[in-house]
Amino acid sequence: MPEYRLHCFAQSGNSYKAALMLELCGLDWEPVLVRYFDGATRAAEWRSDTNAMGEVPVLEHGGRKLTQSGVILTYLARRAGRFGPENEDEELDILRWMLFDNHKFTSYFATHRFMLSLAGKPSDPAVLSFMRGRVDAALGVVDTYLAKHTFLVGNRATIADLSLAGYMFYPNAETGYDLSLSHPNIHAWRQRLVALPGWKPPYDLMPSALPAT
Ligand SMILES: N[C@@H](CCC(=O)N[C@@H](CS)C(=O)NCC(=O)O)C(=O)O
Repeated sequence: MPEYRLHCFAQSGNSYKAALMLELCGLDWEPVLVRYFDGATRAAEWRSDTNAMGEVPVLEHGGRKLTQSGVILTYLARRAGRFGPENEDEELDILRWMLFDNHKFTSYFATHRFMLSLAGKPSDPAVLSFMRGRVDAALGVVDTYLAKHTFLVGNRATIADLSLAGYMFYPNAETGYDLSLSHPNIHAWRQRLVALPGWKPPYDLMPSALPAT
């Protein structure tokens, strides 16, 4: 059995953050499909045995079950000695970006995408429009920052970049954004991540939790 097992599904950008890190570090890992759209993460058994928070990703390693993508990225950076901080200032800066990501960047972008294309029913236009405003604000912060920075922390890719990039590689039809037109600095940063050896998009790294169309 592979050393690392990632409970995940391809539509989950939070899972993609961990899957991409495992892949870029060349670690011995396998994805374990979580049937999210069938309610797997809401089952009492999942919550008691796997993650009390009812979320993916969950990383199994050496008897541990780690949850929260930021924790998983931090753990893997320490284990692999890659994409982590080089000093305390960088450590705090990475934490700062990952908290911003979890609260605003990934959070609003993923929720907007879910409502737009994955919920399986039409969303209230007023709620969707509110969410899009929040997404635009968060994207704007990052696009402005990346106008003057190659990566989020230091001048190399770190787990801060992998965290914020979690939802940046899904098709425009899913996200409702063509970032190459709307946010050119995010797009250029995205291309720098694609150039990392071993980079793969989410649907190539994890199994889908939806039936093939
Ligand atoms: N902050 C968490 C967010 C994880 C999360 O929201 N995962 C979604 C899938 S992408 C989930 O499992 N949601 C289940 C639910 O909210 O019921 C992380 O970074 O791991």
